[in-house]
Formats: sequence, structure tokens, C-alpha cells
Amino acid sequence: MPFSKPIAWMMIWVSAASFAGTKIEEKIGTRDHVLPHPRQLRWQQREFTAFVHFTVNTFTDAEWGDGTEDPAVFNPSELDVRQWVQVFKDAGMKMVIVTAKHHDGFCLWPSRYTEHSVKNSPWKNGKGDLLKEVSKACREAGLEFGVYISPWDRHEPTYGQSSEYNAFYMGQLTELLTQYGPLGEVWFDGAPGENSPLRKKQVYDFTMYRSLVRRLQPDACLFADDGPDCRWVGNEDGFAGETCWSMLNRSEFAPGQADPKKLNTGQIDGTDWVPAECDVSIRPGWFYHASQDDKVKTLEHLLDIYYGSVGRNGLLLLNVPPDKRGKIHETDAERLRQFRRILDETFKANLAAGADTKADNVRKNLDVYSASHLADENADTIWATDDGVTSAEIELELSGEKSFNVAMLQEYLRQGQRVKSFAVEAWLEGEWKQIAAGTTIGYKRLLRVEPVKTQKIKIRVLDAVDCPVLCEVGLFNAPNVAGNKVIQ
Ligand code: FUL
Repeated sequence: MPFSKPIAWMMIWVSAASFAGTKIEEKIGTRDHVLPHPRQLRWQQREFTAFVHFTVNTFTDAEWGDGTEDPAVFNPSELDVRQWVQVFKDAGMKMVIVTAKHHDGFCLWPSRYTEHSVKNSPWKNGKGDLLKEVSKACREAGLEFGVYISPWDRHEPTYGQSSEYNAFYMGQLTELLTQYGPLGEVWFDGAPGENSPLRKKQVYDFTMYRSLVRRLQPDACLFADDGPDCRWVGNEDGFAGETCWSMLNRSEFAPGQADPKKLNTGQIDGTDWVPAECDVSIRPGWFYHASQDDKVKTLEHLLDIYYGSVGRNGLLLLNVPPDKRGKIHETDAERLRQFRRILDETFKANLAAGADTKADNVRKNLDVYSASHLADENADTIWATDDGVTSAEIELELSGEKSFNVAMLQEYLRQGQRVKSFAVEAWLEGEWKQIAAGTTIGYKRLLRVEPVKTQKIKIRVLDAVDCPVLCEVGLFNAPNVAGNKVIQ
């Protein structure tokens, strides 16, 4: 039902005005929705996190160490974690997740449960604690800190003897959870998969691990293939599905036993809120290899990843591995600076801000749900429709003719994720022309479109599982980087 009739708008305005001051209802719509926990909302709002793979592999030129490495190989000559954190902060990352222990079992902190750690390395004469340094540098810079601790441990002799190893792992986990201040995320890797020949008959007690994290670090988000707070996106390329629900039926999944396709798209009828985390490395490998210095991802590739992760209701977890010196390589640092420059330039001004808006349905005709909230640059105010209305249109009249090539839509996740399909139209040469379309929106949907110059756009919610609740619309003009590739 397209918008028309100014008189109807006057009536809405009059009735909305008389309800000014009304609060957003606790529950909008006719269904019970799966909702995010506040810690998950905070996680999603970070959008962009640094992943740091650093261990003996950095020095042996390997990706998966086998646990026989001599701790003496770990010896960064110019370790500078402040440089890492500065590079990450300048890139716009909000948290740093470090591989405290990768599959080789070598610990970047002096764990009292093993000799296989920095304490037997020449670095700082065995007196160093890398996690202490990074967590401190993060705190000083105002970034959050998180840890990756591989359940798979190829060094530890008790690995394969389930309860002994689980007790060992709990001991190490306790050290991580108690010695380095607040953690933003704890990352449980699913490798190697359940059926891998590399996997000994070790049964992990994830229930126990997770309850320990909840008890000692209740604000930390728990990552594993199946969540519970955030899930693996099903690939290591950094791309969420074009359709990406934050819901998942967790009972169908387990770490190391996940259907990548379903993880990529999530599940519309999922019973749990488990948004997608898109992990990818800036280089081909997760660890630094000098042979890959000329294979750092291009600016175009990183931008594609950004639009395919943050722009598809995911969080981007970008790995930037320090080199043997213990520094972020100049090439990677420069690439991140270029990347940030383009994003800053793109998102510096929302051309839809302050637009005049009209919607063909406004919930109960109340001002608190008016479409003007979509153009107010405040993600805490919303537009919503009446119960039973699952398709609707909003017209935005911009403050003048504007040129843009990126459109943004955001759902108000405190009411769950609802939109199943949408289209964006622009008023061009006297008619509405579709310039973008998609399925899910979620926290943020970014669409790269062919450059358009117009004064009017229309957002059409075509279908939703319940009445739609959106909070922001954005229009941006990205600088031309090799043609600002159109992803739809
Ligand atoms: C995988 C691991 O096997 C890789 O080495 C890397 O840590 C990646 C993030 O997860 O499962």
C-alpha cells in the first residue's frame, strides 16, 4: 500500500502530537521474539575487532604447530604491543583478541599448568607475560581485550584423557579469566572438526568451560561454532550470508560439528540469539610468514569483506598477525590506514539525516514510532508499524538532491530481527526506480549501489515475520575505489 493522501498524514501528525511523550512498548507485535542479551548487543555494536595470531608458529613459519616446538624459538626481537594496539585503534577496531594458546599448546602467558610457555623462552629471559602486556596496552588505549584458547592441544600429555585434560584446561582458563582484567570475548576454536583423524578421543566439557566463563567474566561474550553468544559464520573468508539471521537452533550444532551453510545464514525460526562473527585474516595465513608480505589483502578486498560482514548483520574479526620482530608489519599497518581512510570518508556524513519522512503505516499513529526517527541519527529511536502489518513503505525527502552509492538500513534489535525482504527505490527522471533489494537487515545492512543522484528515496519493507521495527536509514557517498563494486 503506497503512501499518499496528505490529509492522512495530517491526521497522523495530530494524533501523534497528542500522544507525545509515550514510551516504546516493551513488546511490539504479535509474536514472541528471540532477543539479544545486553552483552550481545554491546558485542555487535563494536562491529570491528582485531584478531592476533602469534605463537611459536610465527618463528617456525608454520600454521599449525604440532606441539614439539622448542619454547626457545619464541623470541620476538622488538616486541611492541603498543604499536599493535595503535594500529588497531587507528583502524577503528574496538577489541583485540589474542591467541593465548593455539593448537600447539604453547602459552603466551606463564601458565603454572605447563612448561610449554613463554617462561621457557629467551624472550625477557622467561620473565615475560605477553597477555599482561597486551591487556594493559588495550586498557590504556580504551580498547577491550579478549582471548582465544584452543581446546585442541597437541603438546599437553593429558590431551585425549578426557577428564584429566578438562581439569588442565579449566586451570588454564581460570588463569586467563582472573589475571588480565575484564575480558570482552572468549574464543573457543572448533578445530580440528569432530571427525578429523588428528583429533584424539578427547571429549571437551564445553558446558563446564562456559559456566566458568559466565561465573568469572559475566560480561565476556562466548564464541564457538554454535555460540552461545556469537557464532562462527561458517567460512574463514569474512563473509556473512546475503541472508543473515542472528537466530540459530543451537541444539542442532556443537563446536566442531557445525553445518557451515546454516551458520552462514542463521535460521529464521532459530530458538537462540547467536549473531555471526566473520573471522578472516588480512593475509593468506593466520600466522605471519615473510613469504606472504606481498599477499596482504588489497584495499578493495578488505572493503568487500567489510560490506560482506558488518554490512550483513555480522561482526568483522580481522586477523593481523605480528611478525618475528613482534610488530605489525608496515604493509599491513599501511593497508589498515588506507582502509580506515576510505571508511571514514564514506561514513562521514549521512545524507539521509534530517530528511522529511512519511510512512504508510505508523504504529498506533504515535509519534514515538514515527518514521522521522529513521533519519534522526539516533539508533535508540524507532519506526514501527501496527500489529499485523508486515509490509510498509517509507518515503524520505532529502534536504536537496544528493549523490550516493551506499544505502544503510538498521533494525532495532531490542525487538528482535524481523525483516525478511526489502527494496530501496530512488525517484529518478519522474519515476520510482529500484536501486537495491535484499532479504535480511538485522543490526546493520549496507548495500553498495550504482551511483544515484536524487532528492527522494523510498524504503519498502516487503515482508517481515512480525511488524517491522527499524531504527536508522543512511545514505552515503563512498569514494571510488576501483569502481565501488556493487554487491547485492
Ligand atoms: C581455525 C584454526 O585452525 C586456525 O589456525 C585459526 O586459528 C582459525 C581462526 O581457526 O579453526
